Formats: sequence, C-alpha cells, structure tokens
Amino acid sequence: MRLPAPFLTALFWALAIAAPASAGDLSVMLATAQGKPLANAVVMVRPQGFAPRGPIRFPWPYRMAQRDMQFEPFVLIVPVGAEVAFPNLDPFKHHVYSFSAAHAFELKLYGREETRTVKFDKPGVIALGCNIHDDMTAFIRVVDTPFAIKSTARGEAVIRDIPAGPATLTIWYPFLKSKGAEVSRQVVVPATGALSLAIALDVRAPPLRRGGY
Ligand SMILES: [Cu+2]
Repeated sequence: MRLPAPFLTALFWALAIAAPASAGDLSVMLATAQGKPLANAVVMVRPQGFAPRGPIRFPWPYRMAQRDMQFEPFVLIVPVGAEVAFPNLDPFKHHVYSFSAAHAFELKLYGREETRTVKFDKPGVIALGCNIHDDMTAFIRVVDTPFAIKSTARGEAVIRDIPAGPATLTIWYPFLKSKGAEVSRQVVVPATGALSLAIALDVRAPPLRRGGY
C-alpha cells in the first residue's frame, strides 16, 4: 500500500516526537594526584539545554544521622527542595549547625531518637558542624541536576541515561585544591554506550575525623 506523501510526513514527525531522545552513560574514575582512589567526591553533569521535568529524585535517603559522635554519611547529595532528616541515634545530645551561605541553620540541642528536618531550597554546599563535638563534620551538596552521584571507595562514579550531546561535568570534593573546591570541564555524552574518564585531582590531606571517612 502506498501512503500519500503528506501522511508519511505527519507519521514521521509523530514518530520523531514519540521516540525517546538518545542517552548515554558517564563513567568516571577519580584519583588523587598521588594515585589514591578518591571517595566522597560529588560528580554532577548538566546537559546543555536540559531542564528536568518535575522534581528531581534520588534513590538514597535524604538523611544525615548522628551516630557514635559523628555525622553519617560524610557527604550527602540531595536535590533542591529536599527535606533532609537529621536523626540523633546517640544516647546524648547534639547541636547541629551550618554557617554556609547556601543555607545557614541551627538545630538546637536535641536528644536520642529525635529527628529534625531542614528543607534546602538553593543549590550549593552545606558544611555541617556540631556545637558540642568539634570533631563532627559532614557536607550536604544540594544539586539542581538529576545527574549526580557520589564516588565510591574505589573512586568510581557512574551516571546513566544522560541526554546525549554537550554537557558540563563538575566535580566537587571538600578538600579539592581549587576555587569553590570544585572543577568543571566540557564533555560530550555519547548517544549510546558510555563516556569513560579517568581524572586525577589535586587534593589536600583531609583532617583527622572520628570514625574516618
Ligand atoms: Cu554533637
């Protein structure tokens, strides 16, 4: 059967609109300049011209616990607008605060099994401390892209299904020796398969931390 040309044109456009845009993966291996795997770095990708449809969601809990006189985890990624829980799992009180420009706040002394929540409306870095225990330290990175992940103990970060094309790759790590403790570079996300990068970063030695990193 032969279809008239205008019909075929309409069909082509219908298919073009319905077809999913091509997307690729990004696989990054992060290491220090000395070759040690870099854990707890936040890897973010912002595809050019991309705007998320609806709220960004991540599969991990938006939760910064206090356990054994330390924050857990050391680095937490949440999307803009997230409500983060701060449960105290210790049998004594903590007094959590942040002076960070992106969202300064204070959770006055609260005890065991108690939880407070804080909503983070702006992207940025939130450095956390405890008024009682100076050694307690952690960071929340509030992001405005759904393409964000934290590097593993092996220094690996994999982000899947990023729209193909030019994008900005940003890596943030609290002890990175660069402006704002982050570095950015332009990348091109492939239409299929993965872009694999090995990146060495100049970091300063992290301070001693109870419970390690
Ligand atoms: Cu404390």
